Amino acid sequence: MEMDMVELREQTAGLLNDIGVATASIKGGTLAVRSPVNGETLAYVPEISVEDARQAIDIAHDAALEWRKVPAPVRGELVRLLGEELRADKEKLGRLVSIEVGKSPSEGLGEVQEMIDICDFAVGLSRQLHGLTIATERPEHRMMETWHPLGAIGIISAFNFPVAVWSWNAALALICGNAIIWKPSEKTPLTALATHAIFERALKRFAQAPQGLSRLLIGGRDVGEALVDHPKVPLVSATGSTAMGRIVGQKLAGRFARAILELGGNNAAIVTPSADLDLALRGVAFAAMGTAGQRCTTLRRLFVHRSIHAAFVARLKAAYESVSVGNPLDGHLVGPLIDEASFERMQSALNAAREAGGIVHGGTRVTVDGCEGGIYVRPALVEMPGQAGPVLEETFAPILYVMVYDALDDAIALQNDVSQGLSSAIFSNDLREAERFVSHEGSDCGIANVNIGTSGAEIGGAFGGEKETGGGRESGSDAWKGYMRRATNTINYGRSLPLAQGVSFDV
Ligand code: UN1
Repeated sequence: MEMDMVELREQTAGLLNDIGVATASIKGGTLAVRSPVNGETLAYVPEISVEDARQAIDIAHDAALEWRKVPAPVRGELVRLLGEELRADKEKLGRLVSIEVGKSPSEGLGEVQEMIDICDFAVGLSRQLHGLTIATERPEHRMMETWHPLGAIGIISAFNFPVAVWSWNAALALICGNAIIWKPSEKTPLTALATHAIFERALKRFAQAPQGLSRLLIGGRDVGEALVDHPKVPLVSATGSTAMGRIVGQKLAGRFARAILELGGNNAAIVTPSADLDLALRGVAFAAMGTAGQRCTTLRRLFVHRSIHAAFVARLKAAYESVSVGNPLDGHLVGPLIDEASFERMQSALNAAREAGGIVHGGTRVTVDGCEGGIYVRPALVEMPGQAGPVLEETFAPILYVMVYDALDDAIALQNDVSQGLSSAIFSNDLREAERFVSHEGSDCGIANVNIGTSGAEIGGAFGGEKETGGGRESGSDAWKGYMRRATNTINYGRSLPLAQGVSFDV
């Protein structure tokens, strides 16, 4: 066992070295990095002081003033090179994600693929940052809108998608002409260092980038606060808990800076009588148990129609009992929780569910040979008599609360009756039900799916949610507009000065 642990630490050091991370960045520091796979300490990463962080932000601000002069399609070339470097090191970075977060190899690689996808998307977008030309009421006038860079923008990311979330923000922010400052989760500085080294390789191949275009700030809460409070940061995009977002959002509002908030989800799915139940079972299983329930899009609540409830729950229980829990690096589908605190929160949610009349299946600690220092747990399936207590909260662990419904409108009302609004799904082959679910009277979430689960969104759509999820949108569609400021320009090419609304003012 001891040998395996040493092996993981050495593997990590080797991967970081191959990617181009300096040894000084992972040795002798104050931040201990622990792999959730076996609890092994992988590195001690130096942290930045608040003073140095403020200075780094000043430098990024200056870089932004230069970067905005580079034409957008040329800025796109830098992001294209980033995509190339990511492709070259997909295996290595994916492996690091798996080691640092405890994801299966397939999910680790999937995270890097998501980074590559957003780079491709952003390259195309770099030629499409267009505004409207708008009809004016005045003769010999033209009205248009133009989109301009914001400046140096902040990115705060969470442990569970330690690098993909950076890339959604970074790729768009860069083509939009902004500099970027990244405060990663304290639990995942190694993948942040690796990603930054990969980005620096792209920078080296690109002549026109100013010094300090991208800054990585590894540190604690005080460093995050320095970023959020810095008067030269016009936008912070923050991913994490609703509690964190409430503080960040209020601080930013206090100085009229912008926020893109991607916070907690309490995602639900509805399984209707017409559903393809084989497909629904697979969709529910991946969404609820994948990534050990540690996605913001994880399925946490399930409403099953009474007529199929007993049969569907029996199949679900069998899937929960048979899913392989273990070392994710060996390909087990359910890997570890990020830490002991997460396990404790899961247990207290399960106890609260029992007190509220729930019947809990699974949720127990699993010992994994060779990974005794990791926190492994069998995913929990909880049959609940109603939507109360812990069902209303996001517990970042694999717990699925199952409830029964009779009328679709009641199920939709229950699905909406929580304070979060990220992702949702309906499994149905009835056109009326499916369309109702995605209509204005249906799901109130930022993501509403039909016949697929709540997680695993593609980068082409705007990603984010309503209510306490924070309202921000990242990634695809027109999310780029969040990283730019809009100017409306009215141009008079005539010799007279007609005023709008027919106002006369003759001096
Ligand atoms: C997150 O958990 O913070 O849709 C993001 C998904 C992934 C992103 C999850 N593409 O599940």
